[in-house]
Amino acid sequence: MPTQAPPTPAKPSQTTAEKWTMADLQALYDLPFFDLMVQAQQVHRENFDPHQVQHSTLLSIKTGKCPEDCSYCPQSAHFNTGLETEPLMPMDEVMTAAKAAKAQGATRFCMGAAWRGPNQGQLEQVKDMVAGVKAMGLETCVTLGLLEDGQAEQLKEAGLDYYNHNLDTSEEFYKEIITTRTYDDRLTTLNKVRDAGINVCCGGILGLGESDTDRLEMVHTLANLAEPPESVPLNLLMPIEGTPLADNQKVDPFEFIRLVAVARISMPKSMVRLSAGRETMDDTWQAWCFFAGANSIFYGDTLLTADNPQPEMDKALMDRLNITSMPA
Ligand code: SAM
Ligand code: DTB
Ligand code: SF4
Repeated sequence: MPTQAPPTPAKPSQTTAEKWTMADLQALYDLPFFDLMVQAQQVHRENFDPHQVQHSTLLSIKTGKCPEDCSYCPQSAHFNTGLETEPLMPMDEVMTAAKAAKAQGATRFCMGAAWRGPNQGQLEQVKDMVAGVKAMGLETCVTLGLLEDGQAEQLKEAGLDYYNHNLDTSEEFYKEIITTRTYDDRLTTLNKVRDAGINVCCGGILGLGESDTDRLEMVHTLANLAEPPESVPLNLLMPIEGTPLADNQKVDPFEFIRLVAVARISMPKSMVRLSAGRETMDDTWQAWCFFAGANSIFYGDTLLTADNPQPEMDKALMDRLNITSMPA
């Protein structure tokens, strides 16, 4: 029997003000697996070189003792995870780490601080770090929690390219995972970042105990923002001893891959980052994520506090998949 032509890529809904309805996203998610993969790869190729993956390196510049109670997080002061806490890192150590990341081939350097949000004194120090990293020729990203009015503008002025602030899950399920802030708080900060002219990096986690609908609701919110995020990190829960989610059920790899594909199709111009949890995915799982449209990774042996694949392992995987590092 002749092979069928690949299905025509889905188009955003034409009938409502929404760019993508839940029904559109659900229909994509429910496609036969290979049809969804072909469609996602087709959209991917229309927008990106499918043989390139962008490399970002993370550094935790302030570790642990976070006042927020995110149930997944090793850095929350609400849980005893045995994490070694660290105050704000001195500037010279940040510069040394950024230099090493650049030498390893990263094009973006992301600095994360376990705060509810920065005060002005802390922001001043982060601004110096941003300016220093930017001067090295790296793209800059920070993730500092909730921002007050005017703070995003200051970061932009210092040379910030991206601000990471995840919605993590659906609005409804969010309350089950975090009680110390609301979904609306997150959206307010995302608006401040967007209004200041900083690129938005916003995604979520799979494996919190959410339903398929929660996962699609999250993509629905992201894809229907006035401008979708430039970067969409998709994390697989790394179960951390001491957190309430330590014994959560594992995510089915094909469900994860399907969600990557739905994100790619509904946000065709965004970078989709295969983020935390690659350490527990095998090479085949990761390869399917790249085929489904993921085109960015965190690169370097540590994320913020948790393990990430060794750079040598990632280099070998990229070689085996004929993937090169995307220039900035
Ligand atoms: N404190 C800042 C905030 O919450 O925006 C930034 C750092 S926070 C660690 C950034 C993201 O890391 C979270 O939104 C979540 O998606 C992800 N993350 C944290 N712990 C994780 C875990 N155990 N497994 C997978 N992803 C995790
Ligand atoms: C994102 O979505 N994932 C990164 C980054 N943005 C800041 C962080 C992952 C953290 C994993 C747990 C840890 O290393 O502590
Ligand atoms: Fe704090 Fe961010 Fe961890 Fe939540 S995810 S506890 S805000 S560091």
